Amino acid sequence: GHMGITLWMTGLSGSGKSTISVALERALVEMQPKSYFVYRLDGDNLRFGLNRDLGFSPSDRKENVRRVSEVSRLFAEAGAIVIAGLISPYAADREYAREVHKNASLPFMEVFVDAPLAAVESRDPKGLYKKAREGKIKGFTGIDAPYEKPVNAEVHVRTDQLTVVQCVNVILKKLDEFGIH
Ligand code: GGZ
Repeated sequence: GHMGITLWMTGLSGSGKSTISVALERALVEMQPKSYFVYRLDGDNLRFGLNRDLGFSPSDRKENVRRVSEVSRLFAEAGAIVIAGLISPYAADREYAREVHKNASLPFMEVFVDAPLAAVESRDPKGLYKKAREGKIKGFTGIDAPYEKPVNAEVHVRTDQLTVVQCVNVILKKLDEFGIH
């Protein structure tokens, strides 16, 4: 069968990782003439199961990314297009995810889901930024915990400037170069 690939979506809370991932998944599943086996991994959701023992310290985030890297690799080995959406704020952790795939000879695409802090903070769908500003959540990414912007991402989408459909199309165009079309 064909080889899978992992798309690693990184960005701030509220940047649009989940929204774009869901839309991208639908586009790939509904693709004509052939549908793809897509598997979506959402950092926030995995924290209820696989990663329920992890918090948001730098070492827990590192372990979070490590586990999701390995799960992504397994699904990609099984032929899936994996769409993994995690804040993954540390460049070294994202590099680890890339290495895991490289060592397994699997393609890997880092997607920077980028919106300025001011934009995500004004959206604040869950009120988490407000709580972080009030000191009710400590170590919140972008407020009092770092987000190291990707410098070598294969794809960079500005979600405050593009629509969801436009972002998905940018990613689909890049996937086309990997033979997925
Ligand atoms: C960042 C936090 C935090 C802190 C809770 N910092 O937008 P959300 O709410 O629904 O998704 C965010 C999610 C981040 O989980 P990840 O597994 O993607 O993070 S990481 O890759 O850094 O391990 C956010 C919520 O958890 N959340 N506390 N302190 N986001």
